[in-house]
Amino acid sequence: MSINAKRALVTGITGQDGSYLAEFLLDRGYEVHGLVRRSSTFGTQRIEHLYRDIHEMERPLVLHHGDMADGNGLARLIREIRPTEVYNLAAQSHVRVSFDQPAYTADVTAVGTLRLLEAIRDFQDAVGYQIRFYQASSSEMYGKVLETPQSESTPFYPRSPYGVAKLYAHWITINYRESYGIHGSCGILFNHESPRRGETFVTRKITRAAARIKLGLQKKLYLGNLDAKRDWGFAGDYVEAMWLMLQQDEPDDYVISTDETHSVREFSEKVFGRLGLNYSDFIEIDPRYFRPAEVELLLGNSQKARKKLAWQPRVSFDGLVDLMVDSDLALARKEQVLLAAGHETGLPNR
Ligand code: NAP
Ligand code: F7E
Repeated sequence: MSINAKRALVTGITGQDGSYLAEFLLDRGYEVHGLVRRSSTFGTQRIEHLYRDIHEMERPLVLHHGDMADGNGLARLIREIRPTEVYNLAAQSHVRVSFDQPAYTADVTAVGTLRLLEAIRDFQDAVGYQIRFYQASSSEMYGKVLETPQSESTPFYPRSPYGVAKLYAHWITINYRESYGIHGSCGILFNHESPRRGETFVTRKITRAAARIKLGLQKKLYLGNLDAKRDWGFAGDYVEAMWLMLQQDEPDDYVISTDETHSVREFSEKVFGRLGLNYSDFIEIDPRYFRPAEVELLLGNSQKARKKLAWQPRVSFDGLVDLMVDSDLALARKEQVLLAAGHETGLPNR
């Protein structure tokens, strides 16, 4: 394989962002390699459409088994693939779950990043060409915010094992940049959502449930803290920012956000309202969804990315609600048809 070819390795390719990023890179002529962990069932639904198109593509999408917990495997993959860019999106990414599985979250989300950086460092030392590295940092690192809005210079105060793990990964990327000249950039991404968002994150949980309630497939929606505020953007817009960071001559860290904040209550009101329903008739509070320590307010200041990367989000808050509601309504209709035909839908009991 030639060093001049554009060849990307994406960890977390089966996740929300990984699927949008793979599409984005394939469209730009990259050969895309994805890290997929072994599971007893297929977990590749979000990238199946890319796989189906594979024979029409000039450059392929190649999936490799691997795990962020397995440093030797990561090193072997880097040697085999010889990527020009690595996007590290793999993580135990659920904040609530990180309170139940703190050590696992630290191993995969924090130390996993170190394992990947070590693999890149060893490869660069041996082969002598530079791999550009993207680290998926998170607004969760601001946690109990010390300044509003939050920018690259705002001090961090993480409030969950996930936030703490992401902070380690963030700083180890900066440390490898400063110590070993790794071209590593961190995108401090605020919440971003889409029809491909995991169903246990709050936006998708709301759009999925509202659509099912509208069609009579579900009666109630149980949520936790409705007053939490988030800066929610569209995932498809945010993967472009990841790529732009790696096209810069100098590595750096950037906040990526819409610079608007909305509460969970407001999101619910919009979603149910768009379906002609009143959210307060259907939502009930279940304390199981409260977190031991909460992040009450996130609001980004993405001026640096807008100036230096010429990046800006295209999808508005209302546009995001529309995208997600339309998609989940279509999904609920399919489910209704299957149920009418006497099939099980296989929906998780949430
Ligand atoms: P996601 O949908 O939860 O995807 C996470 C990905 O990581 C999945 O592909 C998952 O594989 C993979 N993964 C988990 N554990 C792994 C392991 N031990 N080894 C290898 N792969 C593993 O997350 P996302 O929303 O796309 O987010 C992408 C990244 O950005 C994550 O690092 C997340 O923490 C970070 N981030 C997300 C947001 C956001 O709002 N979405 C904001 C800031 C930062 P499976 O499919 O097998 O589970
Ligand atoms: O919660 C509240 C919850 O789980 C948002 C991840 O992608 O973004 C995400 O983390 C808010 C919180 O996202 C429910 O308490 C109320 O205040 O959708 P979420 P998150 O925790 O902000 C960051 C940037 C990441 O990096 C993460 O990887 O909504 N909330 N009721 C609820 N949240 C959930 N999940 N479920 C509820 O029933």
